[in-house]
Amino acid sequence: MKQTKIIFLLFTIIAVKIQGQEKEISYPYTWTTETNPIVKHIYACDPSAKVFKDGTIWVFASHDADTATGYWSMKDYHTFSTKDLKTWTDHGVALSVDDISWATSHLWAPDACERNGKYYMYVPANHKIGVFVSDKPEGPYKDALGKPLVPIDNAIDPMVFIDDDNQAYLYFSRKGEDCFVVKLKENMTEIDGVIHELTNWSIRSTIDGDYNFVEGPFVHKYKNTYYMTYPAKLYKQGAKGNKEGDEVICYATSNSPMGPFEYKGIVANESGVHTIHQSVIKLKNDYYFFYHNGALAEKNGHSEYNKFRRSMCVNKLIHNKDGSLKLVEQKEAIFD
Ligand code: FUB
Repeated sequence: MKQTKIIFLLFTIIAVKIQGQEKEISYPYTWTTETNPIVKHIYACDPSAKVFKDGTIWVFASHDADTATGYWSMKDYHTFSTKDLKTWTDHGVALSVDDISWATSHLWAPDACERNGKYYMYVPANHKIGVFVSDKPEGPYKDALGKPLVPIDNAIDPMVFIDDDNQAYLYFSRKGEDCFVVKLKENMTEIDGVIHELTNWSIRSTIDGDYNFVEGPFVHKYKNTYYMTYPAKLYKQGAKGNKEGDEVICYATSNSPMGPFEYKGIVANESGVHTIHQSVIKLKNDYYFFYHNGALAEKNGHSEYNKFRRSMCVNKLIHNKDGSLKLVEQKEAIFD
């Protein structure tokens, strides 16, 4: 009887692995690539890339399960590092839902930063935002407060931006509606002052056919201008030849990190997976735009669930001479 149970258990594990196309990987896991999607061994999505002080690029990413049929099954985050966007290391799980006492699922788009020798991850779980701390960029990260940091429900997609004067700002979205910013104290685990709403008319209803702010604000600074890129959905059927519900990346600019931000245009078209989520880094003299698509799921032969099995990509971001952003060419070759 015992033997039958063991055989049954083994068979179940093997079946799950084949169905989910999981591979046995031991971490840290290193590979080289010059083609998108960057990560081909798991579905890594919502890539939030940052360049830390020693010049290493770290990407903090959500993780779609191999068998995902919705966004609720996202249960951990991986960290990835590279110096040149060619040789990559996946450091494995940096933070799991098991380490968050106040959440059970929905580990959505994270971000992170480096401050005073420590590393801070800002994470939305069950639509609440918490802060997690580690001595190493790859983690493991521990809950700094034991409760959410942001006192707003339905808050998702946190992003931390540290300005040249060292003031830190936390941006986030309230699902599908509004964008907010609040200063963070030097300790990075307390908000400092009033939470400001940034969703003015300009980014709520744009001149490109009613693309409205949805989520995922990400701020970078270029020549003293603050650029906020953000996923926005088309609400008006057929405007500019796009389909209702398409999510693209728009951008708005400001001369202050506290806004107001003024809508400027679309920087990336939809990527075929219902959501798109972006981040921007500067590497040497070039800027790069991270996002996700469904290319890996397509290659793996999945079908209607590809939009829940996303894979991270990167291509160049060009600032035009007049300060506008060129539409990102979403292509397989990372470098031209
Ligand atoms: O990955 C789950 C959610 O989908 C993220 O929080 C959003 O930005 C979108 O990518």
